Amino acid sequence: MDLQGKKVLVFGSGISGEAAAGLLAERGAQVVLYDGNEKLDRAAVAGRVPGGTQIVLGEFPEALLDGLDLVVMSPGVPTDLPVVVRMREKSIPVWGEIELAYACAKGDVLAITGTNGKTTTTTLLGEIMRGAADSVFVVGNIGTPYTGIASDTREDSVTVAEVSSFQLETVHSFRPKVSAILNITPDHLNRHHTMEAYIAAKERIAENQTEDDYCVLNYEDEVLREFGRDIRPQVLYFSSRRKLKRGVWMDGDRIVCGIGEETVICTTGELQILGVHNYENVMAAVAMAGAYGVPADVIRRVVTSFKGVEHRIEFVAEKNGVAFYNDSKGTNPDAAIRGIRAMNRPTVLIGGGYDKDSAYDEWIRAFDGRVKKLVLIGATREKIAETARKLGFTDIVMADSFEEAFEKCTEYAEPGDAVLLSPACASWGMFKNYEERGDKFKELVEQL
Ligand code: UMA
Repeated sequence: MDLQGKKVLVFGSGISGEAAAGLLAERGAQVVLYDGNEKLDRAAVAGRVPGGTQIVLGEFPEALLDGLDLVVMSPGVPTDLPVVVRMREKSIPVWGEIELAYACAKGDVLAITGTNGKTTTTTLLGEIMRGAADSVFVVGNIGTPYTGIASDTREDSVTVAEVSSFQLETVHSFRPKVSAILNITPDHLNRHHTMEAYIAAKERIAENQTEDDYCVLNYEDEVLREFGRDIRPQVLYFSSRRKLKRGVWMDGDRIVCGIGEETVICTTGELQILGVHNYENVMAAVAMAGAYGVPADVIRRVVTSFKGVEHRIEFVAEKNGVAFYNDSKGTNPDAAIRGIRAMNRPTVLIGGGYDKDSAYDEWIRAFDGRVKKLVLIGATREKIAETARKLGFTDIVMADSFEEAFEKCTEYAEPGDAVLLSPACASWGMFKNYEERGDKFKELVEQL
């Protein structure tokens, strides 16, 4: 669509909406930026978008629908709002912010979706591509709106995009050269209402792909295994459990790429990120890069030096034979279970923090012999200690500050052990956010 002179409504003035407004204005459109939150600081919003953008806040004025050529949706805005339904009834095209960016951008797109692991896989693939191409962008749900860089892309650019189910609901021509769906488990059901609708949104990542394109899928996910049987793009499966005819799989501790000639990329011991879920993320990135033609030696070099996403089971350093891991993003018991399950050494664990009324039983059960000492901090420390004792885990020490907790860890950890910060609680009360907590941990490790 030629946007010159078109009247376009951007729905939602978060980072996506503001970037979309910028791109539209640059392409000559007349932009109306609408946000349902009447309490937004109008002047601050105006300062972040091009001059000439009309800003409308609060209740949606029906008259705004008159004469619109296009609506661009922010991902967080539900597509079944009555006003959006009325837009469709009036035959006004409703595009997602991703669709707008795709329509304006150049080069190839490598896109990743899935319930878990998207950010890690996107970050890793972005790094692999930086080792193989000159012009690489990493965008999308990861936190950098695609519309913000669309005009910087060139014919030879590679854009690695993390796309959420929210973003996929409003694509029309979006066609990644290589797509991936990592896994699908229940999430965001308040928005999609049913599991079927959630799955359908994720599967739209492949709807415009052709026989020239690739779709990477997790063979061990039954929904995805089925999905791969009947789609247009070439399917490459990855599996953590079995050897496949083609794709990427684990053979013991070896990650094998079987796209073309069979090549061992690395062993899991050579990786710096831990846990089967991370091996799956690595396999997905390997399959996507392999499908795109990146040489195995480039893939190998990047995956073995990749330290993971900051604050997520992030390997910090090994000091005096002790490996230090920062999983400050383990802000709830569920996330912290992934952290502790990823440990393959006896572990001294820092837990506790702000009280979100969570139950800690499942987390303590997941220790499963891995935790040699639990060092507790924060408002939840007594509650966690009580739960642990009830479940028969008694190797517990209390600390009054984060620094003291860290010091205790270094006392208890012996060569061959790991120290893990994966608190199962938010950081509030002791830190501004989990990032600050993770940074403090890393600073203390560096000082050793
Ligand atoms: N708004 C309305 N009406 C509504 C709902 C929202 O006007 O009915 C307005 C809000 O008042 C607010 C604006 O819309 O001002 C927010 O828009 P947004 O929620 O789309 O947020 P953005 O800041 O544009 O961020 C979005 C993604 N947010 C969501 O999907 C909820 C970010 O993903 C993404 O990083 C960013 O675009 C760049 O692409 C965040 C996320 O939580 C991290 N994603 C979910 C997840 O990962 O689980 C899907």
